[in-house]
Amino acid sequence: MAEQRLRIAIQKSGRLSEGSIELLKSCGLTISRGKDKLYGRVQEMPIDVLLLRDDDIPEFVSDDACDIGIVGQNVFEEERLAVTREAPAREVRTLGFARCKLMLAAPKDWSFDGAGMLAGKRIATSYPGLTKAWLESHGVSACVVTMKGSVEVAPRLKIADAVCDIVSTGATLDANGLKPVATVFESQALLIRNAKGFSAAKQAIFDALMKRINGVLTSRDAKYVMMNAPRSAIAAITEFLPGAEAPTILDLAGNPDKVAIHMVCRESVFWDTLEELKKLGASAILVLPIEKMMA
Ligand code: PRT
Ligand code: ZN
Repeated sequence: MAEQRLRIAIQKSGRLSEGSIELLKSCGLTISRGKDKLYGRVQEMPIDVLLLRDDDIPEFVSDDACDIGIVGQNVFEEERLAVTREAPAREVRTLGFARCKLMLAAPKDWSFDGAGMLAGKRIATSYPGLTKAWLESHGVSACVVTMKGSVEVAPRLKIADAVCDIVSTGATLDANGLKPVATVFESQALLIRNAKGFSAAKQAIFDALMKRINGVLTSRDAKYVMMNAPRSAIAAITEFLPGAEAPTILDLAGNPDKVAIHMVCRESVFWDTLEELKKLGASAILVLPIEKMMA
């Protein structure tokens, strides 16, 4: 029987590509790309990579052409609202990159004072499903005009009064005389999977890959923190550190009142955090990155 390989769909080129390839790399996977650049083969695990336009990914994953895929939550949710499928792809987990917001934006000279201002207006967007859902939930009736691209120029061309578009830095809106007025949807990269279930062999590959992905994502912000502190401050320090797990406490030679504390913190440790630790009596504080972690 032919070897079973898990097929993953990622964006060929665009804002999700680098993060997707980087994530696979961090999982110890290298992709050798075929000549046509649409297909890649992972060497370390039985995984094939398909490089597609992001809009095609939910459909490919729903239709069994791929087993899993990485797509923006905005695209996944819009497709879920717009297309009825027998077994739509399912969310597995968010991946922490390609963060952006779908926002309503209006000309800078509007003095916007709430959703009601959009009543009866024309709103241009590439995300009619998400936009209509937001308007409905705010009890506003407006005319949603669907555009495939260049949404931000619609008000200048008098095609629409306002827009609902993806915003990252806000520079594009600003350059087109628009200002964001409300957030419709917050998005980041999302791992999705086929809903129909995998064969035992594919499930085993999927489980092994997920173990690595979960490990990479938990260790991304995690730090190993070491410090010396008065024995009496152990409880306060453990409670204060963000996402800290049970610490290791070690005796310090020749100093019965002080101990060394070692622990893993699952959230970012900032300079402010170190200042606070000092106030709690800590000294000789070291913060080390964690390369890999597996539960
Ligand atoms: O060719 P293909 O169809 O695969 O790619 P695409 O052009 O449709 O998508 P792409 O690569 O632009 O975006 C892929 C995904 O990245 C989106 O679906 C989002 O989930 C996410 N993402 C993150 C963004 C942005 N940031 C982003 N800034 N998608 C689009 N933009 C665009 C936005 O549409 C606007 O034109 O960037 C402009 C705004 O950027 P700022 O920084 O000026 O606010
Ligand atoms: Zn696209």
